[in-house]
Amino acid sequence: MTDPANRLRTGAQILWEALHREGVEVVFGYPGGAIMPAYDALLESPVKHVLVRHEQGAAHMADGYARASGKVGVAVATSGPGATNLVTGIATAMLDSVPMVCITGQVSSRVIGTDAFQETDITGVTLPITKHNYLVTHVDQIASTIREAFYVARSGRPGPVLVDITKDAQQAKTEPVYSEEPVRLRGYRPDHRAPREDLAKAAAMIDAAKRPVILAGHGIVKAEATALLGEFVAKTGIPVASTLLGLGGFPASHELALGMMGMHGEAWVNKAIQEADLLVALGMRFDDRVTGNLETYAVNAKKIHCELDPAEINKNVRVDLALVGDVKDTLASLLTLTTKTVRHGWLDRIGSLKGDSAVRDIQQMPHQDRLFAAHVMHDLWRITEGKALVVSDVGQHQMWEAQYYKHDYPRKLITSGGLGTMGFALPAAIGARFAKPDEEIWVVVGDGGFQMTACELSTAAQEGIKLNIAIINNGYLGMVRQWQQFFYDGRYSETPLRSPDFVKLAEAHGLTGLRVTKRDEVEGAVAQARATPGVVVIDFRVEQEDSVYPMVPAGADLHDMIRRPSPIVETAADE
Ligand SMILES: Cc1ncc(C[n+]2csc(CCOP(=O)(O)OP(=O)(O)O)c2C)c(N)n1
Repeated sequence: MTDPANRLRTGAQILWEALHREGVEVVFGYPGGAIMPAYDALLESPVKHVLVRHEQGAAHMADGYARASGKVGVAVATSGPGATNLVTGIATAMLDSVPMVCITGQVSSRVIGTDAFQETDITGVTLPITKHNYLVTHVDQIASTIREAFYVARSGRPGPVLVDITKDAQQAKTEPVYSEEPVRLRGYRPDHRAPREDLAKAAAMIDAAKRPVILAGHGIVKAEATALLGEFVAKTGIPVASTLLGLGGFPASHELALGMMGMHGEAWVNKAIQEADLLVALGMRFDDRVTGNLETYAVNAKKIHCELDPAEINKNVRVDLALVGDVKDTLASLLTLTTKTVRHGWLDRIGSLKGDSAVRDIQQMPHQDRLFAAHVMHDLWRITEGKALVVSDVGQHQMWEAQYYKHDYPRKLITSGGLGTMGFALPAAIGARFAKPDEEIWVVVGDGGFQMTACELSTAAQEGIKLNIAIINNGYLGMVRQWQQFFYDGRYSETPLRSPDFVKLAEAHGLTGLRVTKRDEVEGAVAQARATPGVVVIDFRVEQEDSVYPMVPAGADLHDMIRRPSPIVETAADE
């Protein structure tokens, strides 16, 4: 019999043991007063800690780790400013349904509510941007709360969960109890299954449709439903349009892959959606960036919405049939219920919608030694054979990446879709590196977004990890500049951007920096980056005032696109 006193553990020790039991191998964090007991106990834990330079980086790293691995990512911060610095990262994960657990230290329970040093009501602050959050004030609650937090984060529609633990709860001792029972929470039903009769109705609608389009979203990737979607498409012959976060959920090289839909989607994809008589939405949420004006959105189409979260049904677009459940289960059922179909007429029509898109493509235009971002993306795709994991930031470069890096595989594109968080890419890529130690990873980032979290270069250097960073440097906050060009009479208000010498910045961190100014230098630089250990930063000096085409102006009809001017003929009908 062990002496009961020997079985006592501090809350801090219990925290790490509970994380370890959840399978956590790595956490991303930053210490401070209210979380110091946990950091002290960390020294005896097998869990690896990555010291970030700013807590926003910790949240994005946990997010990138989660997206790359499919597991729950973990970020740790102290109370007050440490916790509030996590907020942007938590909101980013919330909008993209990323499973994440954030652990924050809180002031001692007896001073809560007194405006104690570094006290912030972080559960209050994060209430609208977490799937759930907890304030833990007693040591006995720690093990069970961590277990519950992981369950909530990963079950149903995933999302971020915050656990705020007071300093006294971390310091107090108790005899820990680690439950092995499945977690059950009153009022929380994450698992849904579409009723058999609705599945049959959907199959009949699919069989009867003449001009159907599948809208494939992030849910396909999250549910690991790529293979099933492939089988479903092979059987039903329905072409697939993807959301930004759905890219890779269906191979871009497939003959029935249409490409990306929405604001910067291909013109023929949006036109096909507008001409469709049936939309089969799979794990997507009809975000305003993909629908444009709701009044005129796919008015001729019946809509089937396959979605895990009932709250999404009829939120933006009124649908004819909702199949609430795991998209993988839904697809498996639909696969057995639908009939083998070939749709030559509809595919020919979509082919004709492509019209002169090819000649409007920047790839087809003479570049006369100018370096376009699209060239960089195209070359990167070609050289890496489309197999790299790309972590893109937010702005024009993000859209060019989506258009020109053709994703054939799931979980190979990580980007902030819903919140559009600049500064996401570098830290998210660091997180992804811990999930995928052997994959080729490229960060694609603008000169603006890079400067938001460039401090994490230091984290990458300290960890000695391999990353390639392509800065698409156009000297502007490019996407905002583009909007100013199109919609504000070209009045460039606060978008020209001065940057440090990125090559020297890399070198100052003991990393490798390269600069590329011409297209024929791209290949050599990419090859050098791939062959060089550690972090390589490439400063791609691209065309400064190029724009992303096509573009559906915010709130405009989906078919009402601004197109890249055609070098051959400009037809009014296309504008
Ligand atoms: C944190 C944050 N602040 C502001 C914005 C608004 N915003 C969207 S794109 C963009 C410009 C991005 O510039 P850059 O990083 O240089 O990339 P580019 O568009 O030039 O490729 C801005 C300011 C944002 N998305 N995120």
